Amino acid sequence: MTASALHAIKARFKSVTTMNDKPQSEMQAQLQAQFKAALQRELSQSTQAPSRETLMRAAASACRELLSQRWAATQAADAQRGEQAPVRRVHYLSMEFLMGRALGNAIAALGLDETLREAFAAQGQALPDVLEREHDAALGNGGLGRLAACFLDSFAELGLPSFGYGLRYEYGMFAQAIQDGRQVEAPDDWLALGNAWEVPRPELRYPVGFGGRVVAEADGSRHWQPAEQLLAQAVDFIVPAHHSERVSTLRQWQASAAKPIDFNAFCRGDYAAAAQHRVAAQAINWVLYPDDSTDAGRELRLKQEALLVSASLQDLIARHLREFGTLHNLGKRNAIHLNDTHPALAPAELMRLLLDQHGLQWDEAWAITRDAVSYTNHTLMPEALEKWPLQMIEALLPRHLEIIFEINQRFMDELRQRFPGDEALMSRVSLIEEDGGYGSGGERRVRMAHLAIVASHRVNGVAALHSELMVQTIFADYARIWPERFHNVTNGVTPRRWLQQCNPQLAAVLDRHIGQGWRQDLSELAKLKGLAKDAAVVQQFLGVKRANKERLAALIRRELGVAVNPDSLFDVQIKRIHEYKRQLLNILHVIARYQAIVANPQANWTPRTVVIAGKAASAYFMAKLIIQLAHDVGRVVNSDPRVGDKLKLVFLPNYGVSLAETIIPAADLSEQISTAGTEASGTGNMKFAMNGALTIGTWDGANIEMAEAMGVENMFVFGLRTDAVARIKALGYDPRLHVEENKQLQAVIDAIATGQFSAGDTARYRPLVDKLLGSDPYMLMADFADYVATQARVDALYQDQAAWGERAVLNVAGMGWFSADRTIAEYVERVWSVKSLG
Ligand code: 26V
Repeated sequence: MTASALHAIKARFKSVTTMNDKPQSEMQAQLQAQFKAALQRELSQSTQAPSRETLMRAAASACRELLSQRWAATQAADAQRGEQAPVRRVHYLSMEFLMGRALGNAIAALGLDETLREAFAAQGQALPDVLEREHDAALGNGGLGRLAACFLDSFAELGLPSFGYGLRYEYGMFAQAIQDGRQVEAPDDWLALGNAWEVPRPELRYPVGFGGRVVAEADGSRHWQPAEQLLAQAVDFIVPAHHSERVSTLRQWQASAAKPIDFNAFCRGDYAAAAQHRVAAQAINWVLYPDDSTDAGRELRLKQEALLVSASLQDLIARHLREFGTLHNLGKRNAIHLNDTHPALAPAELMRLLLDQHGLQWDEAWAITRDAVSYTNHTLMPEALEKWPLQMIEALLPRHLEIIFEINQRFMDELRQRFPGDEALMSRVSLIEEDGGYGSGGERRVRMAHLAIVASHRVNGVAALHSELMVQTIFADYARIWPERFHNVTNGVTPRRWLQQCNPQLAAVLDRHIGQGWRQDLSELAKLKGLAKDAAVVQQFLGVKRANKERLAALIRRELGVAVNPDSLFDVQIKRIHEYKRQLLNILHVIARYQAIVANPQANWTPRTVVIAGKAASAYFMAKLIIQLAHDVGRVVNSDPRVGDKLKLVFLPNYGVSLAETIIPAADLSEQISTAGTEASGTGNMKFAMNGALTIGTWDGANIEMAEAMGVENMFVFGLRTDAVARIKALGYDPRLHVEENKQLQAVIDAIATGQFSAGDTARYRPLVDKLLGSDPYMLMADFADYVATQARVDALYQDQAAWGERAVLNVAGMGWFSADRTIAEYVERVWSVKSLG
């Protein structure tokens, strides 16, 4: 995908919209008027000065009013696209949208930052302080959810006719607090003060059933009679473009009971019984499950997935019928995209709707489904691939199970023809796992990834290496059956939020030297290449970084009471806590450095501040232990007078989008140190590099493409590569050999094992130490020596600030490819265009 192809795609979409830009002065006047009216509503009769919360809510509802005019115009334009439109309307189904705050983005998109700054100033408040009062919409776990949010921004920006579809969780990702160095979880009550952005759509509601049975009609057709009926109601969230008046939609479903209260129970005085079914319906919207939660609630999770899928597809069909009056062209006019397997019931539900409710025949319904559906895989971890117990699906969704069986039967028949006698292949690729082996309790399960692949015309991974490994490992059989189905689309992030808004000072420097076009076409960053040796430009980069570091240092002091030196190297690792991401390797390096400083305090140390942030899934014991170790090590290191500001380790609690927006612009060094072959892509890596941090990273995920884009000499690459990882594992990996031959590593492990960071408690970290010395599945021991040596190279370069600054400029210059706009343009070309259907 070249930059000119991207332009062509933008131009093509824009030509189908008929909106005229209003003069900016008119917009300003409108915002002022709406803001005044909203503020009056918020304040009611009160004569007190409005609080920051009040100002934030009033501003949000004013922006919402302005944007809803654009929203209506966008919808009207899209509805008139007709038969010949070059792109299909995209329906992006995702259980997660990690939107973060919306007000700053909205005013940037409307170009009304200054108008609002003045309006707040008139009330005695500063813009950033008011923006900070907005609660993050944290409806996602991590990378997958934030990617979906970046995509919505690009949908709007590129003018792509589209809907994001999700669930309106009442409590998002849990709030993380730290008590005695340990993570404690609390509900994230993000709607407590209301949400001015939501547009409830009471007229858009669809029935969703669960349980019951399937009845056969005399004509041979089959119908589902659910035992329980719910209603899913739409609540819309508007996402503005920044360089046009397009607005895209995130439609989130809210479940409620279809029936009123049980009147008999009510009259008996049994209020709990009278409302039981209402509570059960609402429970669907209570929480976002952490992706790897293993405990009960799985049934509720399945209901969530089914509700998302059913309501979204009914909405799609209703719209399609309104626009075209027939279902025969549904697959040619609509793309249904599965963000991982979570919405993988979609093909089964679409088949059910087409067959049972609209009377289509199997073959046509299946052709439509295959044309419409596509699937992105986001992880190779086998334990993260969803499999639902057959019994659970049968109990909740009996008709869907029948359809899944039928899909499987036909698929198996096709295979029998193409690969006669290959029973092993058939059992490997079957949608049904007959015996899940260890841990499955011998029950039969539906493999959701297989359903997603069989029902899709396109399947993609999220970075080049990941897409390669995907077809070599977990989906190798499928790649043999349908090689043309598998593609790569490397992730990207929106430069509006992750550069323009989070780093306004760097944005201003870029504007000065390369113009403002990078906001719309990130490949313009390449113009910086020729400026990397310009001392003035480098100085400006370093100056901006220094200012951002001061801001972060102030936050660290406020949150943790730890004073860190803004002139030290800020070394940052922020992401979900997972063993494969190897936060533990980072901590081992901190311990090694601590020991070396204590042994030789006079050496020429490059002062470092190591920042870690991230949440551990509540049931993930090892991840929680890693958080605790970070705190224990931090406490010892930070209070040791021999160390001073040569080394600090801080853990910032409650990581989320907004915290990332403050931390990333302040980072000198970005830690992307997953075991090669485990991180599908990473997107934080892109955000850091775009903001002028250098990366220390393994040859994994999108790190590889970033290194290639910016020049591998501009990244600190270390560690085993995927081929070596596989070779060593095949030969029999023994982590102890690495420990035995490395005195430094021995001392580090000993310090943890003997309780040096846990007040003599040798039991606390035994599970971690045992795992490192036992199987060490993520090969920390094998990569330790190279990691530490590479950190020494980092130190050396940092001492030469001019050389470091030059590299920082080159990192930014190389990031033009990693815009979500480019990613979406590629999806359009390869996955969502009419052309991709062949
Ligand atoms: C879940 C689990 C659960 C069990 C333990 C191992 C494991 C590993 C990963 C996951 C997350 C699966 C989905 C996900 O969030 N993937 C992330 O998607 C991002 C966007 O494509 C990508 O940048 C990240 O590399 C990928 O981890």
